[in-house]
Amino acid sequence: MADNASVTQDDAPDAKRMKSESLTSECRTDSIHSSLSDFSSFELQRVLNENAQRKTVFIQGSFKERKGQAIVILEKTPFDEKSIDGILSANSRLKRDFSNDIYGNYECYPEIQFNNIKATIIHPATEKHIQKYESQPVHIIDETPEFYHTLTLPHLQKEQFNLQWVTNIIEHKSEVERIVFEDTDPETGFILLPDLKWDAKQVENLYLVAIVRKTGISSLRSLTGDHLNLLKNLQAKGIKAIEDRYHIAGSQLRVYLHYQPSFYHLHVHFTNLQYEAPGIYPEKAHLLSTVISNIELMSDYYQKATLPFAVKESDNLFSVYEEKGLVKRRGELIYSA
Ligand code: M7G
Repeated sequence: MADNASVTQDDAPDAKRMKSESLTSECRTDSIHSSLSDFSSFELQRVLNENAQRKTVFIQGSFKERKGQAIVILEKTPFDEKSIDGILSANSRLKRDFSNDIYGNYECYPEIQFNNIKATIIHPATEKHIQKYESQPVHIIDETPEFYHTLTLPHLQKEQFNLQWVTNIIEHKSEVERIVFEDTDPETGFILLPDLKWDAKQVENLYLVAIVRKTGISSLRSLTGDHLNLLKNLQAKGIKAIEDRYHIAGSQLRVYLHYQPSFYHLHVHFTNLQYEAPGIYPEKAHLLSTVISNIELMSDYYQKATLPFAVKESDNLFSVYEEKGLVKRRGELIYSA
């Protein structure tokens, strides 16, 4: 049974018939993003997570006189070669920490334009957003086709992130000026644009996302031989567009899909190979070239394969597998000497 289980477009979790956690907002007139210019109305609740290596902090809070939770993600961005001259100038103040022989440590205070922090704000944020960013023990679960059909898919049909932002991009209602490349073919077309995670200021951390036009292809699990033209088209034209715009060779790009993704509308990640982007590890990232090759070898490969995925203990999907005794919380393991 397990090996023959197949995923068709009919059982793919379709956004239209899914109960979604977020509010639907085609064009929010009440959006906080239409008026926000500083953090004076922000009330900090707690730090959800911080990552010294990525120089990122995830904060939960709220905005005064606004309903709902907010998440603020602050990230110190990489240096851009073009800004080095501006930093190493008379306008940057230096405060010496200490010196020892030929060695000295200073605090450097460059001018404001060289000092920005990338801030991503999600408002109103759902409990699912809070779970996504919260620091939590992570587990890897091996999802057989049978587990996909009996556990993962029913869970996704009850609960997943709203896809309104995807619809807005496809329908040219948001981020139109950010589009790097668009192929309008209804079967093989896609839109390539900078990812939410990238400020598009420097190519060192280049990160774009290609969103396919066709709806109903929810994830890697849904891909079959029928999608080869789409995947090859997206690979060739996406790489060419990035080479033309950002002058990074295709051989220096990491092009991959996530499993499980956060958003169940097919999309592909394009990142600079030299950048350790979040989610590039083998428990989550599947190189597009490998995906194409697997499907060429066996058109229903992704319906037959066991696909591992990483999941946080706070994720309701973890509880679904836990209830079946397929995974245990960290604290429940009993060690014997
Ligand atoms: P995923 O694998 O579903 O999620 O990828 P994850 O990588 O967050 O686990 C979805 C991708 O879409 C991520 O890289 C997001 O950063 C990106 N993304 C999400 N949103 C809400 C937006 C958005 O509004 N605009 C753009 N340009 N990218 C987004």
